[in-house]
Formats: sequence, C-alpha cells, structure tokens
Amino acid sequence: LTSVRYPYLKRGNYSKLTDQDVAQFERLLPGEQRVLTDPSDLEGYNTDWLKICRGISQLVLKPKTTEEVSDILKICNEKKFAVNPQGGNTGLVGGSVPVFDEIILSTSLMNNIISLDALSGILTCQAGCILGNLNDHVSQHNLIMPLDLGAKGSCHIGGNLATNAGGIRLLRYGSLHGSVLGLEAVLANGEILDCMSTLRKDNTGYDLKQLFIGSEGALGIITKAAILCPQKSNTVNLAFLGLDSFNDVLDVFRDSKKHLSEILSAFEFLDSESLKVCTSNLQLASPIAQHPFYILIETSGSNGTHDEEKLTQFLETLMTVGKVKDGTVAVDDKQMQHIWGLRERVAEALLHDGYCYKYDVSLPLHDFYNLVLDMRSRVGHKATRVVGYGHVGDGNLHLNITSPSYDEEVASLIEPFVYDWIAERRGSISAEHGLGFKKRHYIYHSKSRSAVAAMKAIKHLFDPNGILNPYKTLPDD
Ligand code: FAD
Ligand code: S2G
Ligand code: ZN
Repeated sequence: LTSVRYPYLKRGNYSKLTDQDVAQFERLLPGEQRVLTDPSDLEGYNTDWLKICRGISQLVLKPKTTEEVSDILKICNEKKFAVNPQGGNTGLVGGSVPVFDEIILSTSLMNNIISLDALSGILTCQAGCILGNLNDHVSQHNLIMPLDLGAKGSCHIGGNLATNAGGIRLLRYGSLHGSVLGLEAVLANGEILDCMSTLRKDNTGYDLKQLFIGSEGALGIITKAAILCPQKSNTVNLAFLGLDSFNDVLDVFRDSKKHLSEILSAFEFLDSESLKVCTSNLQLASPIAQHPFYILIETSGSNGTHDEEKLTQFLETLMTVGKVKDGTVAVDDKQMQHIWGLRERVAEALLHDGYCYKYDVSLPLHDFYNLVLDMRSRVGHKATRVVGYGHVGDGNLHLNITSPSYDEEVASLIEPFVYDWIAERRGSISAEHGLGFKKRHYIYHSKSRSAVAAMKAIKHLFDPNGILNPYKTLPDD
C-alpha cells in the first residue's frame, strides 16, 4: 500500500488488523476508553501538533501498566503489527503519529507518580506523566523539573526522554542524559528492560538507559523514569531586553556568564520578526519598544538581595556601554509568565500564518544568525515570514519560515539548501526535536555512515521485526 500523501513510500509488510485482533486487545485492556477504534476518536491521535503529518491508524491502545505494554508488544511482535508509541503528541518532526495504519500505543493512562525523595530530589514516575503536572508536584517539595518547554501542558515525560527534549532550562541544568538516573522500557518482543536506578553514580557495565534517551520510540517503549530534580530557587528574576544587533546579543551572552555566573538560569533570544508574530497573531503586548533583537535573561538564586543587586548592576552596565538599548525586569509572577509567553508561544503564533517549515538547528555562535539572514534573502520574498529565535545559550536556533499553505516552490528553495548550509558549518540539522519522519533522510548531514550503520545494528538487536515506529529516525539507505 502506498498513500497519496507519500507516493514515494511503500507500506512495510506489516499485518492488517482483523476484528479478532481488536477483540484480543479488548480482552487484554478491559474498561472504558482503553481500546479506541471509532474514526472520530482516532482523528486527534492520527494528527500531529503542527497538523502536517496525519496517519491512518485504526486502533489506539491505552495501557495502564508496564505489564500491559509488555502483553501488547508480545502480540504485536508475534503478529507483526507496526506500533507507534505516543505520549502527549507535541513532537514537531512527525515522529508521534503513524505514517500508515500503525497501531498507536498511548501512554496517556500511565500517569502515576511512584515516589519522590525530597532529600535526594529523585522522582520516579510512569512515562505518561505530563511534564507540567510533575513540575507542580515536585515544586510542593521545593524542587523543580530539570527541563521546561512550551509544550509542558501536554507533553509526557516519556516523550521528553524519547526525544531527549532540551528546552529553556538546559543551560543551567544540562540535558536529560545527565538528569535521568534510570528508566524502564519494554522491548518489541515484550521483554521488560529494567534500567531503573536512583543512584547518581553507578559504573557497573554499559549505561543502557542512554540508548533510549533520544530513541524516538524506535528501540522500546519507555514505561518509567527516575529523574534528579534540582532545588527550587528562592528567588527568580527575569529581564527582557532590546538590542540593536546579534553581535550585541552574543556579547551580552558572554558577559552574562561572567557577571551573573552561578545565578544565570536561562538565556533565550527572539528576533524582531518572531516577537512580531506573537504581538500580531496572538495580540500579546510587548513590555518594551520595538528592537531588532530581544533577549530573556533569567536568574535563579538563594539570596534575593544579592541576586537583585548583581542583576541590576549588570543591566545598568549594559545600558551605559550601549550593548542594551532598552529593557525591563519582571516585577511579579504575572509579568514573568507574560514575558515567558512571548518566547514560548512563538510556535503557536506561527501556526496562525498557515504552514510552518521548521528548522531546529545547532550552529557555532558566530554563524548563528547568518542562517536566518541567508534564508530571508533566499526565500523571504516568497514566504509570509522568516523568523529566528531560540536557546542561544545552547547554540540552538529555531529557524521558522511560514506560508499560507504548503508551497512546493518555497519548500524547494529551502531544502536541501538549509541542510547543506548547516552541514558546511558542522552544525546539527536537529538540535533537540529529533528526526522523526520528516528529517530522517537528512541524518547524513550530521552523522557519519559508520555511526548510522551502528544505529541500525542496535535497532535490529532491540527490534528485529522492525515493528516499533517504522519509517522514522533512521534512513532507508
Ligand atoms: P510525542 O510527541 O507523543 O512523541 C514524540 C516521540 O517520542 C515520537 O517519536 C514517539 O514515538 C516517541 N515517544 C513518545 N512517548 C514514548 C515512550 N513512552 N516511549 C518511547 N517513545 C515514546 N522540544 C524541545 O526539545 N525543546 C523545546 O523547547 C520544545 N518546545 C516545544 C514547544 C511547543 C509549543 C511544542 C508543541 C513542542 C515543543 N518541543 C520542544 C517538542 C518536544 O519534543 C515535544 O514537545 C516533547 O518532548 C515530546 O513529548 P510528547 O510526550 O509530546 O511525545
Ligand atoms: C521552542 C519549539 C517550538 C518551535 O520554542 O523552544 O523548541 O517553534 C521550540 O520550534
Ligand atoms: Zn526549543
């Protein structure tokens, strides 16, 4: 079976569901809303957050326990059903929805918090816990989650691990490869791989959990996680600054590490176009006048007087030397939320333009904004908007280009040019969102053939029948 949507792609020789198979899953998952077959119920699960990738799955399964996931995968592996693991369905590379009629295995009912040790700050929970809920829970114990992203209201921690999500706290708290102490996953044959641990140090054998972080549902279904949660800071400050040039942004980044040092907890940037999409498409107000660039600097520390003094002194210096033209420091939580909204809701605002060509890339900082300028001169006249924003501190740019609807001419002006541009500067074509369905054939722009060959060998070891998230992450060649 090929599909009109992907004429170039043949459906793998996976089995097709029969009524008997559905009945078998219904016996396995007794109770309401655990086995969905009604097309209207399936629509949301078959459509990704960007409303670009759409699958034609006829079955959503909602297990509650690791054992149920194991029983489901045993059947799927024996009967050769393809399976698409799904968490909050907020992924942006087409990895979270089927390409054809893969069975969707949703973690939405696997949302138990198992334990939280306030002394060590170690949380253990099921994979289907929503990141925002976990943050609310741990903050009652003076802790925070080590990651925060705009999708926190719906993304699952299992999906965050599977995509090795970065987000706005990575600058301070590092990647999930460091904050995840253990995980449990179910392999394609139903085997439960227990890598759960609440130890910060354990050098006994290969660190297998790392393979699943960033595996995008292709090596196993993550069912539990153990995460080290940092201490919640007594005082958090957020400055929103206007600057004239990207060189000034980089200078301020360098100076903020020097002068704010241990209290610096986030450093994000927006260009004028990305702020404009929030003010025009979402009617959000900017707290300062228009500038070519904006940065958000967040500090988090234990002593309010010390932090405020340090931050004020730093900002005054920046204004005096003219690196920063304008700025404000949030006076309360409400204003802090509003300013973070200007940064975290750019993705949502862009959707209102129509179709979004998204490039989440890592680049050397001296090249960072040149990609936006080059793409603007190459396709700006044909696109609605070309914007650049993101996690400067991580060297991670979010280049987004929009048009009212998918435009083949715009797309062919962008790809493969944008990927070649990044590869020539030894950047990464996917900094934090993964490759999923949309970017897997560009993997060689960022990974060697020997590395991809080893990935395929590992994939074959864990999933010899290739039933987990086929057509994703790794290229066919
Ligand atoms: P899904 O979208 O459901 O799935 C994502 C991938 O993981 C798929 O390949 C799926 O098969 C797999 N998967 C899901 N659950 C499991 C599991 N339990 N076991 C194995 N595989 C699984 N990402 C960033 O890194 N940084 C950001 O700052 C950021 N901001 C965002 C802002 C917005 C508004 C949105 C919509 C997305 C943003 N993202 C960001 C994308 C981010 O990757 C996803 O939001 C999130 O990490 C995926 O979690 P999810 O539960 O939604 O997974
Ligand atoms: C972000 C997600 C949204 C986007 O906002 O940090 O990771 O537009 C992104 O890419
Ligand atoms: Zn991001």
